[in-house]
Amino acid sequence: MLTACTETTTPTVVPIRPVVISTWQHGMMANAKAWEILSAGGTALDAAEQGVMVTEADPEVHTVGIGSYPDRDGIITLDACIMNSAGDCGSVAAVQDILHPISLARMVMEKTPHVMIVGQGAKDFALSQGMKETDLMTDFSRKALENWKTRNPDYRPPINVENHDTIGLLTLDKNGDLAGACTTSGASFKYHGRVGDSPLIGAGLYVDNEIGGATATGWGEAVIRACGCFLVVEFMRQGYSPTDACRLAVERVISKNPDWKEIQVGFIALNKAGQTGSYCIQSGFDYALQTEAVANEMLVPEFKIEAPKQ
Ligand code: SD4
Repeated sequence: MLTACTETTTPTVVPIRPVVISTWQHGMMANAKAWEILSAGGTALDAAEQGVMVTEADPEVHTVGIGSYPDRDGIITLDACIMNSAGDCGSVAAVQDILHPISLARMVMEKTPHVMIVGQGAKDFALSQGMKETDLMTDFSRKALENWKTRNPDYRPPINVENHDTIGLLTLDKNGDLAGACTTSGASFKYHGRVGDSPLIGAGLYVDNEIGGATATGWGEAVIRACGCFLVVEFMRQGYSPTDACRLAVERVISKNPDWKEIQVGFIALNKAGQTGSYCIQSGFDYALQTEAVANEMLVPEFKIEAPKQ
């Protein structure tokens, strides 16, 4: 009996692992911490959490954690979420006085039956878990508020200014598992209680361990309208590369937001094979990548339009 001989032409993709990718310049420091964990064989989840904790604790980063721009009432409120390779997720929004909202989001994921806890409830939960109350306002935060009040405040912060420090970080560990974390103080001088895309699973972050992960930065309202990061992952599921998936998601954001030329939205993505990519509306966005072959470098994605000079 003859046996059919089928020749496969599918190229074998050699997986790249581990990988860490994160948004903006401060991603370098977050990547360094995440890489330390990944290269020692740690989990994608631990690396994602501990990576962004570096940014949360850095008072020089003004839209994440301590030392952020406050809201228009002079209060810093933080949003964060985290996802692991099992598809579990945890999130906190509009939380005050907590230094590490990402760890609180992880506690929501691991210690409660819920996905999201907000406001005073999130703070109460943090304190019940032994987290300490921390004054997040610095001299910088106070001066920034005073300055903003004197300048005939426009509600929407200028593109790439005052609003561009959210950290979203994606990891692929040596076992091939994915995770992601996203943490921010959100839009500077926002209405008190405003929540952006960053703590919303599917908007500011999404991870599917079979496919890949994505995280977003920029004007959260626009990302929410397009369910941005879920969309990026779904495009990767359809076979698009991380860069093309990000580009298609940006096109969707553009189509849902008539004011798109006045906003910034950027996505970064990482697929199961360790391939990465990014795309944004306006020039000015960059991201940090580290793999065995790439030594924690800043990369500039393709963009739709050149940002206006500020
Ligand atoms: C928000 N997306 O709260 C966040 C802000 C941000 O880069 O990412 N800035 O809308």
